[in-house]
Amino acid sequence: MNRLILSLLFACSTFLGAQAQNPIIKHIFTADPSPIVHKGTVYLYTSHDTASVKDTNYKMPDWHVFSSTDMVNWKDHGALLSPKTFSWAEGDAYAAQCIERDGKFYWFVSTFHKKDANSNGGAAIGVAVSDNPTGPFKDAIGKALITNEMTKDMPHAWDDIDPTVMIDDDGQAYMYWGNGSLKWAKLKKNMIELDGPITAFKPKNFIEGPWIYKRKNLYYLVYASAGTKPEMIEYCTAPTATGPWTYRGIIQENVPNSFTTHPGILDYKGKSYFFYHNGVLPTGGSYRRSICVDYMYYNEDGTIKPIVQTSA
Ligand code: FUB
Repeated sequence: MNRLILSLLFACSTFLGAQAQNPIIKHIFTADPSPIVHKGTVYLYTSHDTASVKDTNYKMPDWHVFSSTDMVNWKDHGALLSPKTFSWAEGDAYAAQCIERDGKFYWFVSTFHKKDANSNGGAAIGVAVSDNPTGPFKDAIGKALITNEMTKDMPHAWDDIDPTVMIDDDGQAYMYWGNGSLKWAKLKKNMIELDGPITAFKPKNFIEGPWIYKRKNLYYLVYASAGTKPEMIEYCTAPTATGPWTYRGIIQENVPNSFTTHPGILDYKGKSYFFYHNGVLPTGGSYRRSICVDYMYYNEDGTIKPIVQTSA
């Protein structure tokens, strides 16, 4: 009997804990979540909104790292990277994703290129590297990995933003990114050079914020959709990391009080988690966003059940 009550209390506290804490970061405004697990700890890489309530555009000076071992208490390790780290970059620190390979942490970031011999300016993707998940991070290449000079013959070349990276079971790394159209390329083992051509296509309703991953022999491409109205999250699946992609529908409807949302997906201690952002903090909004997390569930056939948002 006692054991039953204890189990019920534990189940309730786990459920309520995940519900009660959204948004999970409250002392600053954060967006564009990118979670990984390293040695039993979750590291969450985020953008950072600093726009005032009156601002009508982003002010995003740097990227933060948070960590947790219970998905409830999050430690802020601070602003560990900014566009100033990259001598070629300037402007805002847009969405980014960090991934580990062979004991090194590669933080793929979207920011903007200075007008110089390599670029006419505009969105660009860089890579920072560290031996630890919490840095110190330095520019891994000394120049941008992707500039819009490289993709100017492709649709939406001015929006080379939102990199997402996965390493397949055979060791091949892939990067997807984009806004309006989605681009992808293979990465070399060193993670800082392309390993082949860039390909562009448009999954149904794709706008931005792709997140690629593999689960049980199925590849998932999850992304922000819509665009003329507040974004939702939709997805495709495929038998390989490069397609062919089959559209599977909406995972998450619009989020409250933010035009954008952005997916980050993680399995941790036997559960699947869906990270996103919204504008629900007091004085929050589209340029003052907050990261949330909710449980994520799959059907037997691998399709994803609609996310129940617990922060609205
Ligand atoms: O945070 C700036 C931009 O808003 C990101 O790059 C997009 O994914 C959207 O979340």
